[in-house]
Amino acid sequence: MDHRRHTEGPAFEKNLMNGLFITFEGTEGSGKTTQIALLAKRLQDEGRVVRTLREPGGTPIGEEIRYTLKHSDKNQAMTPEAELLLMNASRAQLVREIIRPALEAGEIVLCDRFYDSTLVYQGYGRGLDLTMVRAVIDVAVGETRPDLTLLLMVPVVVSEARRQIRISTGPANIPPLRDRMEEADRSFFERVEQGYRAIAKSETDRIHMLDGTKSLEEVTQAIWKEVSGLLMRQKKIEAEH
Ligand code: Z5A
Repeated sequence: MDHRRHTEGPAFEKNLMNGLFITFEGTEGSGKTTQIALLAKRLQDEGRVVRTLREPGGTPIGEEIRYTLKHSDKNQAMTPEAELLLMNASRAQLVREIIRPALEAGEIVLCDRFYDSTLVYQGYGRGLDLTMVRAVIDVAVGETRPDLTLLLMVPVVVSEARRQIRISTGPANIPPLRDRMEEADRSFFERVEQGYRAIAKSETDRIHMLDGTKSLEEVTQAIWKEVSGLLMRQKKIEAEH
C-alpha cells in the first residue's frame, strides 16, 4: 500500500479537501523563519487557521530532542546515525501529535523544515546511505507528506554572513547558545546545498526553489505566487465535490 500524500491524481484531490501542508527548506539564514511569519499573517488576514511549527521540535518531546541535538554540552560525540534517528523521533511525534490532527481540522500547517532536511543534512551532508535515510523517514512520516515545499536557496557565504550579523546584533550580555549543527565545516554545508539542488530537480511538482538572496519583499512575493496557486487549486477541487 502506498502511504504517501500524492501530489497529483485523486488521492491528492482528497488530501487537498482537508488542510494544507506547506514546508520551508533551505540552509541556515535563508529566511525561512522570517517568511513563515509573513505568510502566516497574510493567510490569517484572509481568514485561514494557520499552524506554524519547526523541526526539530514543535512538541514538548521534540523540543527536548532539539536541545539534545543542538545545544546540550553532552552531544559532542553524537554519531550521524544517532542524529538521523533523533531527528526522526522528533518528527514522528510532531506528525502524530500535531500535524495530522491539524490537517484533519482543515488548518494550514507551515513547517520550518521537514524530511527534506534529513535527506540533505544526514544524507548528502553526513554521507549516510540515502536509501536507509528514506526508510527511516518513511517510518516517521507515513502518509503525511507536504503539498508544497518552498526551498529558499542562498550560497553558503550568505548563510555565514547572516549568522555573523545575528551573533553581532544579539544582546551583548547573553552569549549565543552553542549549536552543534553549526559547528560543521564549510564543505558539509556545500554538500547540503548540492543535496537541496538534487532533490529539487527530482521533485519539481512539489519543491519550488526560490532565490533567497533577493530582497525580503521579492521573496515574499515569489512565495505568495506559489501559495496562492495552491489555494486556487484547493478551491477548485472543493467546488467540484
Ligand atoms: N536539521 C537536520 O540536520 N536534519 C533535519 O532533519 C532537520 C534539521 C529537521 C535546525 O536549525 C538545524 O537542524 C539546521 C538543520 C538541522 N542546522 N543547521 N546548521 P535551526 O532551526 O536553529 O535553524 P535553521 O533552520 O538552520 O535556520 P535559521 O538560522 O533559523 O535561519 P532561517 O529561519 O532560514 O532565516 P531567518 O531567521 O528568517 O533569517 C536569518 C537572517 O537573515 C535574519 O537576520 C533576517 O532578518 C535576514 N534575512 C531574511 N531574509 C532576508 C533577505 N531576503 N535579505 C536579507 N536578509 C534577510
